[in-house]
Amino acid sequence: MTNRDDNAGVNRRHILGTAVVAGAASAAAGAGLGPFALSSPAAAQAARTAGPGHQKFEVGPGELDEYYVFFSSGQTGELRIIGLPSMRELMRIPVFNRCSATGWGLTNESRKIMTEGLLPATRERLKTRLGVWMNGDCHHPHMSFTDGTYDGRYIFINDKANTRLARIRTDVMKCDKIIELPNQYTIHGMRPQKYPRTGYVFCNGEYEVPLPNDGKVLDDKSQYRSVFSAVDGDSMKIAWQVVVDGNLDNTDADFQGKYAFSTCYNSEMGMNLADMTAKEQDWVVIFNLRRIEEGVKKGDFKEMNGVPVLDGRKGSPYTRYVPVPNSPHGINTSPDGIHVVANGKLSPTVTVFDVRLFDNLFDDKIKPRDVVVAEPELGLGPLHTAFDGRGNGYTTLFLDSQVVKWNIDLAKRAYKGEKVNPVSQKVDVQYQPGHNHASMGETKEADGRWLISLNKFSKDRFLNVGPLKPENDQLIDISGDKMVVVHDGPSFAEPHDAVIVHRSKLDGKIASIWKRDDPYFEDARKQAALDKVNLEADSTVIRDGNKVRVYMTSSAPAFGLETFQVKQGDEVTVYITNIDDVEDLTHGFCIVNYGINMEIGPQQTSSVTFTADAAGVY
Ligand code: RUQ
Repeated sequence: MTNRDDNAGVNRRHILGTAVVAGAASAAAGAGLGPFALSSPAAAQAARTAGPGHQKFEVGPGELDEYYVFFSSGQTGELRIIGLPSMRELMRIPVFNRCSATGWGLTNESRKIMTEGLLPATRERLKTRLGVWMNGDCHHPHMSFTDGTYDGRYIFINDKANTRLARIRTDVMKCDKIIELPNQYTIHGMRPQKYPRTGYVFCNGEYEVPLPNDGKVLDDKSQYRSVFSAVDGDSMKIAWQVVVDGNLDNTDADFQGKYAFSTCYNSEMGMNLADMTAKEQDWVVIFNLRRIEEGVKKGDFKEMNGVPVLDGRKGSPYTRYVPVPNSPHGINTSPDGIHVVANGKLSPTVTVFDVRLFDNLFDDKIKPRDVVVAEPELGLGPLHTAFDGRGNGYTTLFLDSQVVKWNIDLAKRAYKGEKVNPVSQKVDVQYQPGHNHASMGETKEADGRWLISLNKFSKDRFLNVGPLKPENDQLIDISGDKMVVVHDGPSFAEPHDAVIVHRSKLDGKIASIWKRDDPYFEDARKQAALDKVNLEADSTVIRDGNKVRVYMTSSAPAFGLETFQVKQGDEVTVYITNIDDVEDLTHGFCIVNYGINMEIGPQQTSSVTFTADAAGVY
């Protein structure tokens, strides 16, 4: 199906880093540029030096990286920050996990964030297993957008396992909101609205369940539904939900602020793998945002768990279903603002849509398949596509273990019958790539410099560390005509996806010292005011029945109190305020044999509550 002659008889390890060319056509740089395309940045030219690729990819001691990469972490439940091109891991931001280093999941501030946005029923269930946090499965990290590009405000990340959406404040790089979505099972695909701003965060509910899922319906599959949600990224409240046919997989939005679209498998409405994958064709569902908002205004919905739920099944004014080959997976909007690529997964093709045709589709002037402008065959297991802003797509081929570079304009010409090959190169990656991401590649400022391939398996790429191997994230230089793999980076289970953000989007926006009026520790400030305690100056113990509040300043290496005494059985809350205002002078507070440890950054207040259940000296 795909041209693999180029690899015949060659050991995969030996061809790493060499340019493997499939097909005769070379990608026409600049072809297919739309209104959003940028010219090649001067910085990219300046950075080019001799080496395996075109650009300098080594970052010396003391040198700073040019890009932030925000990695999800799959089952680890955290967000990770990596520098690019060095691929050095810089920070881990706990979100759905417990973190022993920072006290995430232990401090009152973090416990509030982790629990207040859960559905009431979930909070009840957590009480019976107190201190045991749900696992998380972080798939998709994305920065908030304004006018089609990153605005440096927030990173959103989804928990597929427990249907939660989290938001990370980029000014302090801490999670400040977690919500659980009602009426849907899992959040799989997740993307912020690109234009005019975020705005909505779109969340795909992948699995169908009976709606409502209260145990009354078990086997009647005609009552199973999957749900698409729009969350307001500012308030972190659910704006609306739409019920659809089939199982939603991934999602993306346009650059015009009119549509969101999701890949959808299981057009069969089957209940097992064989049924679900029986048909050769599934679909992409297109959501008309204006019509949905009007439908909410008109009251054309059912309210379920406080959320307006609209019916977007086939025949609805709110959606259109475009047939695409078998079980499409990733869906990616090109930085040209025009083309949208659905990746075939079980089909060796990707399907290219032109978003300018969607208005006509919703007005029933054209048929669903008329919005398709290309469907190139790229190789086995196409999952996700990234873009360079020069009219080329870079698609991961899971089964072929390759990234394929292809040209959108050539694919459109081939679709019209011209004898051209849109594929210009295939490069081997090690092994089984899922997502890939290009620098600024999901924004209108795609700069075509770097691509990361997130590979699910590392196999023989690193020293053996036991049956659980690290994964392998590979850095690929895409600034030239040919892709060149320049770096292997091991990562702990299991990053899944990443976005590459130029540092200029965050320079000057990230604090080194907390502000005393930060909402993160607002509750501590309120309690201190009630207790007439000045957090920055006073160190004192307040007894309130069997509740004891201990206030302490900390100024390295001393705490404001040398000792404090409480009675066995007291419920004790310790508030520590780090009064140092020196960059990187984070303090820690630990009580030995009480399982308590937390981080207090410069000018931060952190608090922890525990029962003094064991008498003694600690
Ligand atoms: S989508 S399988 Cu990121 Cu490839 Cu979750």
